[in-house]
Amino acid sequence: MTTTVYSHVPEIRYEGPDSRNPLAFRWYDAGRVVLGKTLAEQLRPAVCYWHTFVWGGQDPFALGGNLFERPWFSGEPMAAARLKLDAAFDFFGRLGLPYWCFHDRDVAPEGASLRESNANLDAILEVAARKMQDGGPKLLWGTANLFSHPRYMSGAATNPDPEVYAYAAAQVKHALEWTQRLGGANYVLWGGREGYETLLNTQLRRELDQYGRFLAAVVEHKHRIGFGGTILIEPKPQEPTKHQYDYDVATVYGFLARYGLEDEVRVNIEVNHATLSGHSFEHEVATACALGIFGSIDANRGDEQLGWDTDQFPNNHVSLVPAMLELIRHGGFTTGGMNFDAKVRRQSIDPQDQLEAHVGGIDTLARAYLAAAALYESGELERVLTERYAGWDGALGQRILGGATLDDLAQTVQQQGLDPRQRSGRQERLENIVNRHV
Ligand code: XLS
Ligand code: NI
Ligand code: NI
Repeated sequence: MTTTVYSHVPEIRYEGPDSRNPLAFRWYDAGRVVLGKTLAEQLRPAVCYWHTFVWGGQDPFALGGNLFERPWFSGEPMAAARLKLDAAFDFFGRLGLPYWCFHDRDVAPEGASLRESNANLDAILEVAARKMQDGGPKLLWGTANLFSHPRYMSGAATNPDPEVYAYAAAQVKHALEWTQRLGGANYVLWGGREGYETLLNTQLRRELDQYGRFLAAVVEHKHRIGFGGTILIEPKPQEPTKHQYDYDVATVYGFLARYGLEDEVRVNIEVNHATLSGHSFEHEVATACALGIFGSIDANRGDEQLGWDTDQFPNNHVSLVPAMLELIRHGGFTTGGMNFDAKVRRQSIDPQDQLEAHVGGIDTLARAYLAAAALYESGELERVLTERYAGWDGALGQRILGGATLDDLAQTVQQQGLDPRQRSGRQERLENIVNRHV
């Protein structure tokens, strides 16, 4: 292994809640068995390539180059991509999380033509495949970047120009085939540019049909090549476009149902996207579980005072307990996991800052999961729920769900003299129960 900017950091290990070592896990004890599986198997955490190895600390007010100094930010692009890959796998090894995720353009530079871009990607991912075999992490998901290049300015699948659609399709084909080759558990589509800036220049109905066809073509290709992973859409309400078509989980479900894809595609829910769409994160998880399209999670957080996708590392375990509880009630992940779609703040310029950020993030997820598991196992909330809905398991509830008509029910009320009385929802008692477990 070549020396990288991360090589001075020892392998990060679990030292328990009392440790003061900034490079040790306090809650993430990967092998600890909780609800029948290890924490690593329950959380399936992943490092994302883009924020950690590609972003250079720029913000919209910093014109020019990178704030962070990394050896792969300069030099011949393919040599730089190789340096970056070495550093990334060194980072993965020191952190020890089981998965990673990438966009095609994160790992290899765009070439002068599609053919050249594909060749660049092939060369770098051949090396990645070897590193994965030599004890590197597994691939949680791959994806294509259909939002950075100027050609995608007005959309990829939803572009008014079908040539752009075709280009995007070619890019997804290659990224999907590589995801399969690397044993990826999922393939993600985040439609950053699939939306509009103004309806004055947009035919919304047409764009939705284009997008529906694109997604169907991705699913067809998945089956043609025999990719066993899950296709995931990542909802987000806006940013970069003013309005994105994949606004939130419910909108995505409606879109999938309209194009007959609700059994083929699931969602990758990002914490900060959930809150930007005006929902809580747990609402989005619960909705996806209820509709049968829950897939995976992009773990991060926003800032209550800033209304954009700040992609900060999770650091408040209490806020994540309700969503973890929904995940547990659902039976956990199948192919999904928890990808740190998160970046350090731009003044955190040292390579080690990125490792410490991931340590805090994974500890936060682990602590939230442990609390939610204890809460679930105590049965206290689950008992309240069973009692609250008991009527629906009884004779009347079953008769209603079995198709009772309004006439039937009017008769029942009169014959049995029904006069139902309101009962307390006991919200504060339940909140106190949750607080006892966090
Ligand atoms: C951006 C998205 C992006 C996707 C992958 O807001 O979160 O990072 O996860 O394209
Ligand atoms: Ni994301
Ligand atoms: Ni995001």
